[in-house]
Parts: sequence; structure tokens; C-alpha cells
Amino acid sequence: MSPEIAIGSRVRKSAFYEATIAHGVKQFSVYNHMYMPTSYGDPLAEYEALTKNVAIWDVGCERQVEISGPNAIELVEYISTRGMRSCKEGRSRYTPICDHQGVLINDPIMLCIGFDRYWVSIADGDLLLWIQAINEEKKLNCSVFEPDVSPLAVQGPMADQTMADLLGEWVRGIPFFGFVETNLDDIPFVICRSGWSGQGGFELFLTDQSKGLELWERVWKSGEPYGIHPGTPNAVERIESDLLSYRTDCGASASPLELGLGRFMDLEREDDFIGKQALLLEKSQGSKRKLVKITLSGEPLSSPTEEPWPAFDDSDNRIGEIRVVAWSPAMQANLGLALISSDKAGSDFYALSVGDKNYRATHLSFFGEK
Ligand code: THG
Repeated sequence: MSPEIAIGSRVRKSAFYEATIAHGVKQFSVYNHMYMPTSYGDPLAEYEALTKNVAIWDVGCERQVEISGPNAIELVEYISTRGMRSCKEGRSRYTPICDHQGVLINDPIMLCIGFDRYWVSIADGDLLLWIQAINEEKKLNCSVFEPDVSPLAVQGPMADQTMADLLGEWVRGIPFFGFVETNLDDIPFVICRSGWSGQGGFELFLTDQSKGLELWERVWKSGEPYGIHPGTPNAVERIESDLLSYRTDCGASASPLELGLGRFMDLEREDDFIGKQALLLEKSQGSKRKLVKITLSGEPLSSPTEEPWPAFDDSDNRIGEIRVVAWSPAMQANLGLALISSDKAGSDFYALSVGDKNYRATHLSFFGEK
């Protein structure tokens, strides 16, 4: 028997947990102290639905940290490597967050609800504690808490049609990373044109967790004519689309410059922010490593990479590690991400899997520069 995950009260259930069980979820991971679906048992069907039709994902584990009060923008600006002052109400930005050493500690989307109210839509990490501590130490008097907000992702080429049928044609006009507060009868949510895929679509930020099953079923019904399928944040489509998985791709000790996130930061801005000095220094001296996209020789790899694989150049020098590999139906190849020492990044290399199998890695691109 393969290992299972224990379900218990220490780890939280998402607002859509019941719906995922009803739709046959087969595997969970844990993300922000919450069960996160990672498979419905047929990766190819999930990939096809995402890239050709429409997919519905429980991403309720993408928790929000709400920052509100007159100084909210001061706090947001101080924790963000990306400038947020020019972000308008009803718009959001993908924003790397670093510690004082310039190490990436989270990469949330920041939603500007008003200049006195933000939602930080976090990746896996206890950012709530970090922001609460900084708020206290800087005496900014914001209120910083986890609100009752649960995102549900609707992704794929038929996502617009699915949501237009459900809510009205107006949803087609929502710009990328723009959002609007709305409701379906008594189900309240915020609809945002966002999501962790390159296929387009929306995220519905449900603001009453007791309505999770209802919202899921309403979306499901609307998507049925368009081949809606339950899915999860997709292990390979997101690599094809250059979307970072914090920790998977970088562990907990990489800088956003190593990870190709430079275009999402404003290091030269006047305001002080956490990590600024370290990042400016790294930028002037060059980063030690680079995250690169590679293809790998061999049979399709069906199981996820449990551990990083050591990477070697052709003279057998250790040059870094492969962080993740997944089979790409679009490229008909094993696609991977590797953190490689800067002087070697850009060349081909080889790697040893956990079972000591030898794989040839061919360089495709630097992550974030496809
Ligand atoms: N949705 C929500 N919250 C999240 C995620 C999400 N929090 C954690 C995690 N995912 C954050 N990771 C990303 C990474 C990239 C993008 C979104 C979330 C993304 N990037 C675009 C790009 O790279 O082109 C655009 C970024 C921009 O222009 O600002 O979409 O999925 N709610």
C-alpha cells in the first residue's frame, strides 16, 4: 500500500473539501495548514480539460492576509519588493516578498481593495505572523488577520464562456488581474481574472465559507456543456507557462533574482522595503545561481520528483540540482526546472535521479524569460 495522508483536525479543510470528495479527489497535499487536492487520478484528462476546455480547482488553501487601516499602504509597501503605490483599487499584482537577507519567503498576489485595505493571497508559508510582527514593530496600527476568503479557480479556454453564462457577459470585460465584488443569489464572492495557469480564467474568492459546495456546484453546472473537469494546480502546465511554485522550485533559501522574478520587483524605488539592500547588492554583483528550464531524456516520468536530483557537468562537477520534473504532453518530453550555478546555467548537463538513473538535461531557457 502506498502511503496515505491522515485526515484530522490539526490540518484544516477548505471550504470546497466536500465538493472535491464528491467529485472523486484521489490525493491531497498540505498547504497553509490546509488539505490541498493534488490529483483526481487521471493527470492527462486534467491536463486536457485545462488546455482545451475548462477546469475547476479547489485552491481554498491560498489563504488571504487582510491588511486594513489608514496605514495599510505603508505596511504593504514595506513588505513588498514590488511597488504597490501605483496599483489601483480593483487591481492586483504578483509580488515577491523577501526577508532582510533578500531570500524569497513568499510570492503572493496582492489585491488592492482600497488604499486602506489589501488582501495578500499567499503561497505556502506563515506570512500572517510575519506581517503581524512587522505591523507591531513599525507601529503602523493596521489590523492584520486571516479573513473568511476561499479562492476557487476556473481555468482554461472555456472559462470565460462558463463564467459569462453564470454571471453575465460583463465578466468578459474584467482585465487581467482586475477584480469585482459580486454574488450569485446568496453566495458572495470576488471574481478576479487570475489563476495559476497560462490558459486564462478566473478565481472566485468566496467570502462565506459555508457556501463552498453551493458555489462549486453552480460553476460545475455552468461548465458542463463545455467539458468542465475537476483538477488541481497543474504540475506541468505551470512549468510550460513559467509560473513559480514557491518551495518546489527553490526550497526556502533562494533569492527572487535567482528565480527570474526580477520583472516583478522595483528595486530602485525610493521607499525602503525589506530585503532592498541585499537585493541591490546581489543585482550589482550577479546572482550565484539561476533557475533554468530543461528537457530530460528518457521515458515519460509519471511520478513526481520527491527530492531534488543532483546535477553534474560533463567533467562530473556538481553544478546544482533538478528541483522538479513532469511529463509535458504539449512538448512530448520530460520538462524540468533546475537551480544551476550561474557560470554553468545555459549549458546542457546530466543528473542522477534518486534511484541513481542517469538523465541527460538539455537547456531550454532561463525561467521567466521564455
Ligand atoms: N492565486 C491566488 N493566490 C495565489 C496563487 C494563485 N497565491 C500563491 C501562488 N498562487 C502565487 N503564485 C503565482 C505565480 C504567478 C502568478 C500568479 C500566482 C501569475 N503571474 C503572471 C505571470 O507570471 O505572467 C502575471 C503576474 C503579473 O503581471 O503581476 O499569474 O494562483 N489567488
